[in-house]
Amino acid sequence: MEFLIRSKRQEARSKNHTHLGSWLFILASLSFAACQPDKPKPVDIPTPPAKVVPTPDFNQDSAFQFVKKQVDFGPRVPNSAPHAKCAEYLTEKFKSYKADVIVQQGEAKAFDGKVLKMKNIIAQWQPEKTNRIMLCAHWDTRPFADQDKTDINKPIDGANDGGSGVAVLLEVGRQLAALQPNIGVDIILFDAEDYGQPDGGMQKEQANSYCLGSQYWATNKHKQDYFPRYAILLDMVGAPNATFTMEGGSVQFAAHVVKKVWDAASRIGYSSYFVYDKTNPITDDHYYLNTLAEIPSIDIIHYDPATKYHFPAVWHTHNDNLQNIDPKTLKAVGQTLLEVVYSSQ
Ligand code: AHN
Ligand code: ZN
Repeated sequence: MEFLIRSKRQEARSKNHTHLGSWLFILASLSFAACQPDKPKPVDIPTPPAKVVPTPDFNQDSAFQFVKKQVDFGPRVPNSAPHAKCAEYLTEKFKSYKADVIVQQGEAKAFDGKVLKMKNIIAQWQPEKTNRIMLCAHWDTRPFADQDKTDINKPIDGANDGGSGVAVLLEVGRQLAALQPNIGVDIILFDAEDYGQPDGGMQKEQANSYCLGSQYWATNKHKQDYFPRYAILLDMVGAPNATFTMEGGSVQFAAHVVKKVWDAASRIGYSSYFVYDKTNPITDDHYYLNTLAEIPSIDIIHYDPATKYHFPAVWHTHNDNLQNIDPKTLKAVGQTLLEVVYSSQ
């Protein structure tokens, strides 16, 4: 009933104020009633509860095709032709999904002295809403294969490291175009995440040589006072049987978001992917969102207990290719994100 009242009002507005006269009359009678000492005071009409929007189905085959499309451009290394073409593709794709798109251009000096031309790609749905959440991933790929045994100076495909997170977010964007949730959503694709110094990237200055696009964005936001409720970063979300643990930095800065996401995953049957184990913090784009941009941010990142750095086995090797992407993992992550987004009020 309350809902009816609201939608009727909206209708009236869209009908070019044809009923303005009758509304004025009602208003006048209400204020008259309010002046009568013995009459009950009119009560405020409570705001209607937000409508229930069903969670769409995340299409894993569509997401897989988005990984393939990116890989087909070639390695998306900053300053290269495939990088430029892929930026154009991602921008147009989000526009076709009815987003307001901003391409933020910047420059950063890499650890080897090269000046990288960067593009952070920002897609906004329902930008008028202040109640919003941010989803992100890096879209560039690593210029070398320093964890491989051969061809270590050649760039990698980055199907998982770069391709997978973007693919999931493209499919989320495709769903946002079809049905708007109650909340505003921004998808931000960061550039120049993976141009970091090889080996020993665990030391602070070396770690800071990664994530150049997000560091740039965090200190030059596309909108002043942009404070979404929280941000969710995806990194390496496409390997078969991937496990996502509760990364220490995410727990430190945004424990409530970690809980929200892991609980959503378990609710819809993906607790074999989203494991309730806390693991060591890592330096990734979310670190700069937390510390520089002051947005509570988490990282959904593949944790492999069996490898040296606890990244997936193919990490920064030439085996990070399409053959090592499983649509089922993309589905687990993408459906979980949609569950979070569409259950938000
Ligand atoms: C470091 O290696 C310092 N952090 C991991 C960030 C990363 C690289 N994610 C994907 N590739
Ligand atoms: Zn990487």
